[in-house]
Amino acid sequence: MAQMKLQVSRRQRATPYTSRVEALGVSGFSVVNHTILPKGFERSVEEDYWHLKNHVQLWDVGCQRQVELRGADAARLAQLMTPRDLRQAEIGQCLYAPMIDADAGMLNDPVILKLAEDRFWFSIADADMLLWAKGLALGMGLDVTVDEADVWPLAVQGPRSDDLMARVFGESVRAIRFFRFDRLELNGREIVTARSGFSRQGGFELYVDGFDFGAEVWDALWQAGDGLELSAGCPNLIERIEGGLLSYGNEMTRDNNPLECGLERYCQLDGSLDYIGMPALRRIAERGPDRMIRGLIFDGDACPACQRPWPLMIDGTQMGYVTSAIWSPRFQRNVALAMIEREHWQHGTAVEVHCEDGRERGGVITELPMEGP
Ligand code: THG
Repeated sequence: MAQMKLQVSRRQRATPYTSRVEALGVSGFSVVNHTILPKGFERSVEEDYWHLKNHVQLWDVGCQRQVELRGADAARLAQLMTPRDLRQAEIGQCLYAPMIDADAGMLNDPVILKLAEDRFWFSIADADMLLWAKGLALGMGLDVTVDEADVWPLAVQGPRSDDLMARVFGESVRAIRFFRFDRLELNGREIVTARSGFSRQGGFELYVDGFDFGAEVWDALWQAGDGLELSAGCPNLIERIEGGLLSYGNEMTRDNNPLECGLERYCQLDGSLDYIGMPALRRIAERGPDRMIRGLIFDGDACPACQRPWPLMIDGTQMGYVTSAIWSPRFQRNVALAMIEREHWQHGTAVEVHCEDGRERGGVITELPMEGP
């Protein structure tokens, strides 16, 4: 699996930035939402991690596709698809939100952008929400148009993000608040730009409207990078695990509910809000989740990539599984995200990790984001 070579056709869509990341030495791609996502560059994951924590990077996250809802029933459909309460949401707000089915199984965990009272973008993780939304709209006879927008997110991440963005768009970008968006302008075209992104190092996401505009936006940012040690980057597995950022399909699937994913704060559970899966989710909330996503720090030399769940053992019995893992150069230990049974999910619990290289390593359950070993 690790060395598998994927054959590419038109079904694995390129982004407007693909030619740029290729010119900058991208070393490989993953496929998310049928769209290619850079997974690394010439530097190692560790070097990329330190660079992201100290400087600024441009990420081709065009795979974060936008499912657009617009029309009289757009807000109704948006609310049906998530337990997050959207009633008080403001135009200009981004909302991280679980999407669930009638059994409260996780379908996705998008960032929702409220563009207008009757217009939303669901910036989705790797599952086909366009089909779910279209099916609901048709089946329920809703007055809403559901499309995949021709919008290609580009992320600017790292502590020098504000400095880079200010050079291109002016000082006002510094005033954009976390999980809010503004409309910036470049060469006469508008770009919805949020302070957000799939790292904990700060930064922005530019929702570039129009494939034809993408390379121009990338180049404007790239050319403004003098003296900032700007480089191309991508979501970093070490930083993501330490930061407790979940990845749909890795940490959770439809077999998980949002409570066990630690997303309770994004769930309205008082029964006053009508969304798909509400009764099922309330039943789960009443008895409490059976397991929970936690951090895990474990011993031994650098672990292999986690390509299937690794059993977490306590006294010879499986009590959970690792979903993502990697060596942390900061902690000088392996770090992981893991799903663990309720009786054992307290911080400090000792476990044994059965890695897919056949080795067993001792570890301890930790808080998220991780503070240290
Ligand atoms: N940005 C955008 N779309 C995305 C992602 C993204 N779609 C797919 C995937 N990433 C969705 N997953 C996440 C997970 C966590 C966060 C964002 C997207 C995140 N969470 C913050 C937190 O957990 O503290 C803030 C949540 C909040 O306050 O609402 O940033 O990265 N466009």
